[in-house]
Amino acid sequence: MAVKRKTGKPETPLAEPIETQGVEVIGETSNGLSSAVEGEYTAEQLTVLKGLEAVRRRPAMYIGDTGARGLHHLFIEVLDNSVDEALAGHCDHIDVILHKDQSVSVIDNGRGIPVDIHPEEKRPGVEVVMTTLHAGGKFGGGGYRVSGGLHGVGVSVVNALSEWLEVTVARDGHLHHQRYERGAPVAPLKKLKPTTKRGTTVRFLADRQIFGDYRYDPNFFIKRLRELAYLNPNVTFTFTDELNDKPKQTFKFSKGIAQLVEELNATKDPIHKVVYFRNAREETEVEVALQYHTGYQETLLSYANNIHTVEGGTHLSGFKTALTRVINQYARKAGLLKDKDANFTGDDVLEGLTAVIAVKLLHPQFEGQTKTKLGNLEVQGLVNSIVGEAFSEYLERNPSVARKIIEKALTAQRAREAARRAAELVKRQSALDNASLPGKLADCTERDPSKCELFLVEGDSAGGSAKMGRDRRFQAVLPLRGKILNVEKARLDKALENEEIRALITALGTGISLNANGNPSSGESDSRFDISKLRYHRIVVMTDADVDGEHIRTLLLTFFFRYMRPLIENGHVYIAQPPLFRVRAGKDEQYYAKDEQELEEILKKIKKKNVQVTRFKGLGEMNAEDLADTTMDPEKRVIVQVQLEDAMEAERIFSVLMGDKVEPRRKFIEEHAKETTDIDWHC
Ligand code: 0RA
Repeated sequence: MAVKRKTGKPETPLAEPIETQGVEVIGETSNGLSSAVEGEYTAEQLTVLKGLEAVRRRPAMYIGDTGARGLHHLFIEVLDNSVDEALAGHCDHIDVILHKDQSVSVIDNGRGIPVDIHPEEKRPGVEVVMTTLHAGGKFGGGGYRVSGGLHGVGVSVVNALSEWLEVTVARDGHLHHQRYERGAPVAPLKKLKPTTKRGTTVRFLADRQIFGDYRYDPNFFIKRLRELAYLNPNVTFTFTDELNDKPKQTFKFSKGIAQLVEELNATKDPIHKVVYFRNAREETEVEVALQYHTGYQETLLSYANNIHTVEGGTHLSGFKTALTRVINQYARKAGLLKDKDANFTGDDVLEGLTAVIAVKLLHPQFEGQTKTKLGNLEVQGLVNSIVGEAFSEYLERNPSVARKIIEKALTAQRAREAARRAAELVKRQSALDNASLPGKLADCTERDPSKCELFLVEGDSAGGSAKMGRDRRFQAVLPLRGKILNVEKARLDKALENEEIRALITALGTGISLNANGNPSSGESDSRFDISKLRYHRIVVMTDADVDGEHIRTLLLTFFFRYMRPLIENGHVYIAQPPLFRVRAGKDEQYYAKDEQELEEILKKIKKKNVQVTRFKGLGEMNAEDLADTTMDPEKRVIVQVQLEDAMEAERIFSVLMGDKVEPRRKFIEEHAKETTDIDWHC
């Protein structure tokens, strides 16, 4: 059964500038702010203005923060409204423009926001949507309306936080236009020239009073639009970056998430064609694309109503349960698993799998720390049965692929057994006594982990300075020599033979997870990673500010991401920001600059003779005092907390650079040639 959808055929997109001539005013009531001057508030309008005023007073309550994240979230919110129109089947074209003045336009060819007078509010529907918190739903937009998390706060929040916002609606045979400033309409909705088109254009300028001086990151727009294009194969998305004078880009992937899986595996060696299936029951739609490759990492992306559910949830667990069951059943039936053999665990069947699970449902519940975990219990059984049926049918029809997948799972099962023994050994060693803490670790005296910090320092010489510059009461230092390991190429049991890695695990005290996704998930293997044993609540990665340093940092983040992910999820991992320059002026003035620009600013400011500038080629060239002042002393240093997204990006770059395929690596290095002049990529 297919999900019911209205089939209003989208017309040509509305993407041309609007002329504001021959206007007709719609709605008899006057607008919010100007009527305030005239003293004509109605009770409803007072409530409206109070609502938007609350948003301006405490923006973080509505959009998370007023930094780059919150700023970019405004765009997501406006875009989501148009995507909802597409989800409901009324729109197949969404254009985004980042303008020179850093205003943003989102243009769709949907039904257009209603412009007739709302019976209760006595104002045009579009004005109500733009000025009332959470008004969207009231209009029976219905369909797969997103709820929870930061998403779905409503376009009125964007309006409240914009210096100005202009909405243009093509509907009921005419163009309509209204402008708002800081959330309040500056004039009533105007009816403009006739048109046969339909659709909505929202253009807004984020308020500098709220966000300070900002600059949008075009890559953020591109990333989201690409993602949406995979998830909504019927919709064409375009992005025009006028701000940076870039030509229009079009995103359209007619094979949807199957194409996304292909893309994700472009740097891998797949062992069969992408498997895709889609089914719908009880008004919930389930789509899955999957492909095994010869490597052993698992890459699982899950979505609910176009939201990337980073923390997974019921759809993902339904998928994993079905996959494990079906593969075990097939393996038993085909005699590939004998009576005496243990069943495959979830981890065994996930090794070397790339899969995308996308569900669409009517009332999604988002849970978890970042509200990116799907909570609807009914979805678990539904995905389980849909995937179970479709995948077992696929295996029956493709016995040679089935055999390859099961052979992979058998290898994974054996390797995990070997890794378990290796991890046990490391654990037993470190459990013996504290004397077996790695010899290179300069530990701190404090025993309360919540007060303790561990600095992972590149190289012995920097390690020496760090040991001298630290506060030994609560700061420990572990110097790491050169390249630690390549988790992309070495299996875990091999990785555990690496001395640097063993020192790191022992120093941290947590043990290590045995599945390559770092998550405490299926099976008993996750019991190996125990965050309650963590000996330092702040782990600071301290590497040189050059490409080699960046490489080592990426190696470490990838390791944490794969085998100790809760460290990142719980905010224990930080990156030090050592400066590039030291400026000494006279006898007692000293400054540090993180880059050339900051150096110039400092030099301009001090305008003194007798200025001495030192460029640090690496941490090793900094003395203990420099290190303490800039990277270690909690009062003065700069460190940044690693977010899961950073780690995921690190992992992606890493898989391109360190994976087995040469071509993508060559391409990446060529594209980043400027940054990567003198690296030695053999590791
Ligand atoms: C409520 C009702 C209807 C359309 C919309 C909202 C709508 C909102 C946005 C926001 C951006 N683009 C949009 N497109 C449509 C239409 C109800 C109907 O025509 O039956």
